[in-house]
Amino acid sequence: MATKIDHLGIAVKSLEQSIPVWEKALGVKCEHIEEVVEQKVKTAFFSVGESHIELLEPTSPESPVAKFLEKNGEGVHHVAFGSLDLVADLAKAKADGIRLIDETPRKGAGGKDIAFLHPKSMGGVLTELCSGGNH
Ligand code: CMX
Repeated sequence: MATKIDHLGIAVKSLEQSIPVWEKALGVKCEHIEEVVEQKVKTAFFSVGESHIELLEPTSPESPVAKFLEKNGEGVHHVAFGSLDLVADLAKAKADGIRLIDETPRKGAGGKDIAFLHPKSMGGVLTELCSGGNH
């Protein structure tokens, strides 16, 4: 069962250019910048209440975020929901006929366990389930 909206992932061309825009607009500070090598992205996190904004800059033309930017330009890339039991929630989603991108959880930014559900099963929204981690 999803517990909260954990974060919104937003595809940007440049963290350097986008971070000050989001800081000024929301009155919050960027708390954490981290490269997720496996996903070929550099991420920047801001807390907004108990949820977060994750800016995503591709580090390679093969990054899923580079592909997204090429097709759509900058914008909301995914919605991530908190999960108390990621393995059970993935199994339930699969049993309910939802197409999984990740059959098993893997490590994402901030030490979180993450798994993606395919946008074609989710009304066009790339959906992430995540648990644990330090922010
Ligand atoms: N939101 C909604 N739809 C999306 C999408 C997104 N972020 N990314 C792709 N799609 C849609 C495309 O528009 C396309 O639709 P049409 O066939 O109707 O044109 C379809 O999905 C296939 O897209 P594609 O461009 O051919 O891309 P791929 O199939 O190669 O990959 C996806 C799409 C979602 C499977 C892939 O991006 C993926 O595995 N994503 C999960 C991992 C990820 O996004 N990592 C980056 C963030 C990591 C992090 O937060 O740490």
